[in-house]
Amino acid sequence: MATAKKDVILFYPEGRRPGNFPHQTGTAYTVSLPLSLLPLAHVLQQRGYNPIIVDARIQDYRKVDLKDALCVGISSMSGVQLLNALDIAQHIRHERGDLPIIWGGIHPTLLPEQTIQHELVDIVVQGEGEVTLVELLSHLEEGAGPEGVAGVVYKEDGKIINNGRRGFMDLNTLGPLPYHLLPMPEYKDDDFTLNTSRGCPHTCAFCYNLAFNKRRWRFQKAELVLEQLEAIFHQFHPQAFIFYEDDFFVSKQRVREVCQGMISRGLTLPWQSTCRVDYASHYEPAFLELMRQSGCRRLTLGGESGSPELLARISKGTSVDQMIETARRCKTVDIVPIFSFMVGFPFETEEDIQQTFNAIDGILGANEQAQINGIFIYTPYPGTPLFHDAVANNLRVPVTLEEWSHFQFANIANLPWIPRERRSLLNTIYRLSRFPFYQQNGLSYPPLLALEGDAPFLDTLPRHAKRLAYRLMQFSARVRWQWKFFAFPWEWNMWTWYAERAHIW
Ligand code: B12
Ligand code: SF4
Repeated sequence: MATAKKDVILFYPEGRRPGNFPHQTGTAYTVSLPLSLLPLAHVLQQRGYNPIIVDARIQDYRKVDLKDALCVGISSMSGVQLLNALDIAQHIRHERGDLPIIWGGIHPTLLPEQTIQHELVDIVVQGEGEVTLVELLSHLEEGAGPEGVAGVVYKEDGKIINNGRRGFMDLNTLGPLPYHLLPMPEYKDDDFTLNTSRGCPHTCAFCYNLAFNKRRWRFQKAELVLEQLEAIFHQFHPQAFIFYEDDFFVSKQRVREVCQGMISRGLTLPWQSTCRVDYASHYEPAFLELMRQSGCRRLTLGGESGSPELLARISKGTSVDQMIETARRCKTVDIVPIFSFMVGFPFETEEDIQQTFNAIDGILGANEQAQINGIFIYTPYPGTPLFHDAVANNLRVPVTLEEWSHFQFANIANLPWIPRERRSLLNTIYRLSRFPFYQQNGLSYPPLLALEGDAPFLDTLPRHAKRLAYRLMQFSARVRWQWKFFAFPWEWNMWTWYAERAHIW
């Protein structure tokens, strides 16, 4: 237990490139809550520390008072968030060179030994941070080092010491989360995001889960979920709930209890979460009806590919029939299924891509309300089984945090195995698919309209000109998709040129 309240400052870095930050541009940019840091702050408070969360997407990290800090923590995914994480670490080092800088989150966990080598990283916390962080802090308070603390990686006399991963915590010990530590009115999103389970038992070879969560699904009991929903409902009056987690539906019984509880407690706001098609395609009408009654309006589903061979290669454990059946069943209860696909896998053939197109047409044929969130270009993330295939196929592997910070999501340049003639095709279908090409009112991606204040040149256009440009691109997307004609993609090349400069994906 801490004797005096010491500040522990936790930073959530911006995920966009410098120059596009809302507090610099005055953009009406909505960000979701920093869910990675809230549970850490919760346990720190319980142990008598004074956690301070700095969400650098909406707050200026340079203005934070470091005077009474015991240490700082920085969270990061792979990619551009690391660039901003490094900026924060540089600032801390400059202002208070004596403060230990602790890194945690997805990227440091997947590559702990590479991460610790950076001079701006003193300690890496691997995996779930709650228990490890409090134990580490009690060591630091006593003036001791991180020796013996399970879950950490650190440097000693130029050597890297990895204390190994720690077991997972009981999520039922968490909550209510300390939302008061955040500038809640600044989160302009009316949808309230929360996390009620962690991990996933499945084995998809492109996903961080195997390495990070080791197939272990942990969850909060329905009663605790409902208590949180109720508190959020009355305190923040949200318009909707989004369950941001790997696999919300692992326990159907838990979902049933949550849905029943939402109905009986009058918490029936619209809600959405991610689901798998092998689950949803087997849900009986009564269960789907219960979900709908409790507020479920959308399910996001990883279709990934329309090729059975490829689905097997990536260990997805699902089929195209299940995708179509899911679309069909969702239609009966008016839940919108939103599918995502990928192209660009190391072993993908033209035939596989064609099968993905067919699967999408099959889904949209079964349910005209179904949405395609995108046909994304596969991104090889570190620590995933498929990463080895990518390396074997000449992926240029970043070896420093700086290099990882330039590793972009859905970027054709990451995929050296794609033959030159196919690059344009994949890029075009990726860009095109992000414009809702069958629906008039796409749920996910009106980029020309939404990114006001973010994109050079387009900002200066009046809104009706942007709307017209958007409609033209949408028209092109529809026509090209209908004829599966992706040659001479001059308009999509122009859009790609622009989107890359405006950092739109
Ligand atoms: C919500 C979410 C988002 C939100 C943003 C995050 C937010 N507002 O909090 C949005 C929608 C913006 C988003 C965007 C993206 N995301 Co995202 N996202 C998620 C998701 C679904 C949940 C994250 C979360 O809150 N988890 C719950 C918390 C409790 O877990 P946690 O973050 O791991 O935190 C724990 C530990 O990591 C650790 N920890 C974390 N930080 C720190 C810091 C310190 C100091 C310490 C000690 C410990 C510690 O302790 C925490 C508590 O135990 C995850 C999948 C998942 N389930 O994690 C993907 C995930 C993180 N996203 C991913 C990706 C790829 C992206 C995108 C690139 C594209 C995309 N597919 O959406 C963009 C990138 C945006 C950017 N450049 O910043 C990947 C990351 C892969 C990687 N190698 O980094 C994930 C893992 C999805 C996946 N299955 O591949 N994402
Ligand atoms: S992609 Fe989804 S289902 Fe597959 S392992 Fe990751 S979280 Fe689980």
